[in-house]
Amino acid sequence: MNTAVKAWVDEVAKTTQPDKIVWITGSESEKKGLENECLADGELIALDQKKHPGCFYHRSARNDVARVEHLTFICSHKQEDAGPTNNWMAPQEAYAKLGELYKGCMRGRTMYVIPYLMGPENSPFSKVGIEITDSRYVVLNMRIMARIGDVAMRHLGESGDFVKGLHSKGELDENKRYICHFPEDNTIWSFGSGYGGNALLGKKCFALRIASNLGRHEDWLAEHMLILGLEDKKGEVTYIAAAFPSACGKTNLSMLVPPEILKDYKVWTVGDDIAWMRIGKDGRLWAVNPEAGFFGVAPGTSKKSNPNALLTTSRNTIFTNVLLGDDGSIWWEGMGTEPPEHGTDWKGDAWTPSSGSLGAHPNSRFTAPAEQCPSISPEWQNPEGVPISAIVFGGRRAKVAPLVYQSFDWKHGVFVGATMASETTAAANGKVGVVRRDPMAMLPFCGYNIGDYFQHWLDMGKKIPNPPKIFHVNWFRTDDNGKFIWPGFGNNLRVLLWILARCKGEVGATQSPIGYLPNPDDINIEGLDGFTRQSLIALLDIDKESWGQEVQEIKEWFERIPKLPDDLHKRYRVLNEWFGTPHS
Ligand code: SAT
Ligand code: MN
Repeated sequence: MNTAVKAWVDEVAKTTQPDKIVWITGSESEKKGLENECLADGELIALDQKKHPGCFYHRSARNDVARVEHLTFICSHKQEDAGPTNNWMAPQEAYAKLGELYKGCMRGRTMYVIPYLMGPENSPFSKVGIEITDSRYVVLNMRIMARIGDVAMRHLGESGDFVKGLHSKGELDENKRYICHFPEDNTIWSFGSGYGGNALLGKKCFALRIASNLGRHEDWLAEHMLILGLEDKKGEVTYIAAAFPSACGKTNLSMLVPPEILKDYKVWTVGDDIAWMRIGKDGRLWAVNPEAGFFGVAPGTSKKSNPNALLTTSRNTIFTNVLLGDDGSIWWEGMGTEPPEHGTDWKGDAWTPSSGSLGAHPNSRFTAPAEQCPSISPEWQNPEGVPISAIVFGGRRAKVAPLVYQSFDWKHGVFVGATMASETTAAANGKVGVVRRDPMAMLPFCGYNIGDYFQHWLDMGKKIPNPPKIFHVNWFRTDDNGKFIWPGFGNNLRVLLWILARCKGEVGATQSPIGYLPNPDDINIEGLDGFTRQSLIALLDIDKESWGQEVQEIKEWFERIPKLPDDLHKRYRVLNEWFGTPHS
């Protein structure tokens, strides 16, 4: 037994006072036992095991369905180290405040100790966390999302180098809910929520907020990015990492199925949410997916939008807050199938198709093992990762941002990432559909000062001998009737192919003030119903007036960041000369 882990577990148990402590090994029989306990007390409901083998339903508390950004804190000694985009609490204050809440909070409950490994086995990228939790649902989800149990303890050995994550669901009271990160202590304290991003501590808390701090000091990047491999007709695979905010289609893009006309290509899924990237011996940037499963948004997942996700979730999957049919089926809005005639909605109320209310919560989720994905890359567990040729940034923008463009160079790419914006989604509590700056899709996940983070990106550019090319995409532009112009989903491959061709130096581009734009003939739109060359030209248009407004918003955004690197400010000034009003 690792003495550092043992000492910490003893200390936590003294405070939280569980009835029992269970060390999670990751075995099958342990899983069965936990499932049975959950079934007995209603924490899980079994789906029809013939149609959905190994699948379960979970309904969360009504007030606990998404990340809570306003209750998420970075607790560094200096407030400046949390920066202008994070909530900050002094470490002593956070330890004291949550320490009170943890006192005796596990009385009458079992405390589970989950050792977990983020990253493939035997990989120099991989890191160990230990999560202590009083939630069986969390254990069962962590089991899918990370490599848990003995494999992690083996990796750790006698070392004390692990992230300490303490989680208690408390009473699920949102007035006593805190998600606190102590980057200087490699520690996470989460209280009062059972929801994914708040409670599965390996994911956003460790793999992004804590890991971004580690990467800053160890010369690597922890990013909110999917990783995919794009195989061309010759069988050559090029890897792309892409950052989009939560619930903007990362899972769909990572599992893309080519349209019929491009069926000679193939997309391989390496990861759908998080990328850890290091400089390889060959001077390229190499990425691993630190996770082992997908915690994907259910609504909108259909045969058309993401057939591979449906196949991935056909067994051994936990569905949270979707609609539960009386026949042990599941359904959600945008599934593309008929809903059951009668069921129970995410709130636990009786539901029929004529209820006039949502059956599934907009942020309802599936938790499914990555290895079940039909498009999973043969390289997804490669300890060295995969070499990244292109980084793609993208947001949900009804206007302004064109379908795709390429940055001039790494530095400009950092500017493009730093200024990206997106409409908010149901993945976090708060208003939906409001445009906000979400730099590199990391606004809620960067665990330190965003100005330092931008500087880290710029510094990395100087250290990578052969850096990926950086692009920006926007699938979400709408017409005057509010309808999406671009067909999206599988057809996004058409844009990826332009990116691929640019990486290989096979096509030219037009220089514009915001970056290199495709020549319309270089994006294949063959076979797209009702989408014409004119539509494409409209999607590539840079509207001077809206970009004038955009530049103004970028100015206001940058004014919020006292530590903004000069290089980024320079890029702003160039853009302002093109689009800004004089003297602004
Ligand atoms: O934060 S979660 O991991 O629950 C999902 C997301 O918002 O990206
Ligand atoms: Mn995410």
